[in-house]
Amino acid sequence: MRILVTGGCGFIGSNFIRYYLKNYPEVSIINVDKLTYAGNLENLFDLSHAPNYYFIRADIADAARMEELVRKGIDAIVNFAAESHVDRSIEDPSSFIRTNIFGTFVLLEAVRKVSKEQKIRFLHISTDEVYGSLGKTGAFTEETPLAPNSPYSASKTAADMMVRAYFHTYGLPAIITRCSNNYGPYQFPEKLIPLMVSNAMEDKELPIYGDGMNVRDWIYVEDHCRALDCVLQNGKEGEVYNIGGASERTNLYVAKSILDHLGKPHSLIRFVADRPGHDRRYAIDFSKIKRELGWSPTISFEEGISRTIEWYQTHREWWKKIKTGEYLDYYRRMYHER
Ligand code: NAD
Ligand code: TDX
Repeated sequence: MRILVTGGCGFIGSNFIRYYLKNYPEVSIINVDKLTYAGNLENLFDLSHAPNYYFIRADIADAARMEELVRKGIDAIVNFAAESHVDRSIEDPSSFIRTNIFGTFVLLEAVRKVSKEQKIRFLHISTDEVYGSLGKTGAFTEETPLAPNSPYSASKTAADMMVRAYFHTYGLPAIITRCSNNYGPYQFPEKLIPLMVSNAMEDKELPIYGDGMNVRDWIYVEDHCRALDCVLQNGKEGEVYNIGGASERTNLYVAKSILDHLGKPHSLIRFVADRPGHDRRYAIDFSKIKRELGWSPTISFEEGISRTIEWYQTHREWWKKIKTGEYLDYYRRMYHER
């Protein structure tokens, strides 16, 4: 089996490739990544000499390259490639439209063009953010109406709709997964958990948006990878599967538990201006994937956060290198000039 993974040099993509090649050494993976600010070859350094792993630097919005690649006899595409950070989408949505919407369309077209000769399963990695925001109770099901609130989530929603349309119109064998907030090794330190962990380790302030009572459902990245494996193997074409971590926490709780783990004072927490259009609460009903594919999360938030903190403690060089230059400009704009 040959799988084309897009965005494999990012956080979830790199964890997925490592997970997959460890569990299925007979599979070949071609990783296509543009290497944006979020793509890092070091995330898969350990696999660079593996005989069944190939890296190609390319943009998913490049139609000629994508068609050439899908003609290389691949069986499946797992589409992780995206601009993924909500705050950056608020600053400038253009790259989100280009990669998340147009890039997904380009991939779908490439698959459609070869579909008479080759069957390629298309697994599209989406997000719970397409459903919008919840009140105090309830959880997103696959039937919840889509109501995105940020340019990021709007771009992901548009991509989902194109995937859906290609299944219904052209019979393209596509499946969509919508997962909650991931955390774990190799996450870029602009996202809440790695930002809080690395700042706390450097005795820097932990910026919390608004009142810190926004709730996210946290899933350890390895549980997400296992869910994607189930869907890729046994998911039904044309379906959507929600994936959740059964770990709803407020942002303030997350920040405090990181500080407690590291033995740092809560006084490092600094409340800063809220994110515009900030979704209040996400929660996922993952009963469909549990019932139909037998998947449930296995790693509790307490276990996952302590594994994650340990990883950032033993991989200081990885994140220290990132938190320089361009990153510092971004950080200054985010927290000091908003
Ligand atoms: P990430 O930002 O860490 O990685 C994205 C990767 O895509 C990077 O390696 C980047 O170089 C690559 N990329 C960006 N534009 C590209 C293009 N035009 N062509 C080729 N490669 C390109 O993101 P992540 O957190 O690993 O998220 C991966 C996917 O999972 C995204 O589609 C995201 O929407 C989705 N998702 C993420 C989360 C989360 O909590 N991180 C939750 C649910 C869904
Ligand atoms: O410095 C911060 N302070 C803060 O309070 C940051 C970076 C975030 N936050 C808050 C905003 C959110 O309520 O923490 C929460 C999590 O923020 P992010 O890590 O930016 O994630 P989120 O906006 O929830 O989106 C994430 O989950 C869904 C991913 O980035 C998306 O790619 C994914 O689709």
